[in-house]
Amino acid sequence: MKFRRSLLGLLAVAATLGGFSVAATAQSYKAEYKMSLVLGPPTPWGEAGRIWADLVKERTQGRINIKLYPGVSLIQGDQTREFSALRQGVIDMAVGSTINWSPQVKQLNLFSMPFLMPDYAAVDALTQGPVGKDIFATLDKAGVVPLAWGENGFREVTNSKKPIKTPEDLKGMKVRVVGSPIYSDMFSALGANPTQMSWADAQPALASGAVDGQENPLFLFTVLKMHTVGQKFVTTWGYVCDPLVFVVNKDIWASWTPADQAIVRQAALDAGKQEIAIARKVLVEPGKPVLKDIAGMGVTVTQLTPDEREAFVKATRPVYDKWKNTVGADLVAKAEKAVAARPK
Ligand code: X2X
Repeated sequence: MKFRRSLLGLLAVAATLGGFSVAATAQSYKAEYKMSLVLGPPTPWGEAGRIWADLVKERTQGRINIKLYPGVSLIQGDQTREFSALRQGVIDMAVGSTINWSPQVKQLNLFSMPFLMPDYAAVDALTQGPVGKDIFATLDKAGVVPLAWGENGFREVTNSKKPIKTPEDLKGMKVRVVGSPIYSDMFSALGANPTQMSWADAQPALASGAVDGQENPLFLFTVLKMHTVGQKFVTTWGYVCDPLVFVVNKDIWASWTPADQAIVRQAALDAGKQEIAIARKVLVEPGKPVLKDIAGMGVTVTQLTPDEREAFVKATRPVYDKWKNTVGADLVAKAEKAVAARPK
C-alpha cells in the first residue's frame, strides 16, 4: 500500500516534470473511452475501429477500454461536427474521414482534389510520405493527436437513372454529396445538381428517390446493399480517395502514461495497416471481385476508358485550380511531386 502510494506520487511528479497537465496516475483513467465512427463493422471503416479498440484492450490488459459509437451517434449523426467535438472532448477518440474534418482543417481537402491520386501507389505516396507528416503536424496544431492512417477508399459514382459515361450524363442529376463544399463544386462543374447531406440523411433520400445518386467506395455499395435503395448504375472513375485518420483528444492523450500512449499509437498503426489491406482486398485481387458482386446484384457497372475518364478530369480542372489556394499551393505542389515520383 505504502509502496503503491509512493509509486503513484512518483508518477505524478514525473508527469508534472514532463509538462503534462493531468497527473498520469491510474486514477485519472476513465472506465470507458468513447470512439466515434461514421460507419461501424462490417465496413472496413468500422473494422478499423474495432481492431484498434481490441488491440488496445488486449495490450493494456484492460486499462484502456474503448466503446465504439458508429453512426457518429455522439453528435447526432452530424459528421461534419466530429472534429470540433473531438477537440472539445465530447468525443475521446475517432477513426474519421479526411472529408468530414475538412470544414475545420482546410488542408484535408487535398484528398478531395479531383483526380489528384490515380491509384493506390499515389495514395500511399501522400499518406506515408512527407505530405502525410505535414498533415499530421497540421492536425496536431488544430488540437488533436493524430496516430495513424487508414482508408475509406476510392469513391465511385452511382445512380438510379442511367449509365454515366460522360459528364453530359450527369446533367441535371440530383446527387447526394458529403458536407464539404469542394464536392458541391465538382458536381456543379459536371452539370449535376448536388445536395449536401449527412450519410444518415442520404440513405432515406436515396430510398425515396429524393436524390438520384451518390458517391462512396464500392465496398460500401455491397455491405450497405445500395441496390436496394435504387442504385442500379455504378461508374468507376476513381476521382478521389478518402483516407481515414486515427486520432485521440489531447487531454485524454495527456492523461495516459507514456507506456500506454506508446501502446495506443502502435495499436493504431497496426489496425490501420490491417484495415487498409481489408479495404483494398476486393479491388486489387485479380478480376476485382467486388465488381462481379455488384454486377451480380443486377447493377450495371461502367468502367471508363482512359479517354472517357479524361473528359471528367478536364471538366473538373477549374475546381482543382480553385481549391489549390484553399488547400495551400505549397502543399498541393508537394503532393503533385510525390504522386509523380511514386513507384509504378
Ligand atoms: O458520408 C459519406 O459518404 C461517408 C460515409 O463516406 C463519409 O463519412 C465520408
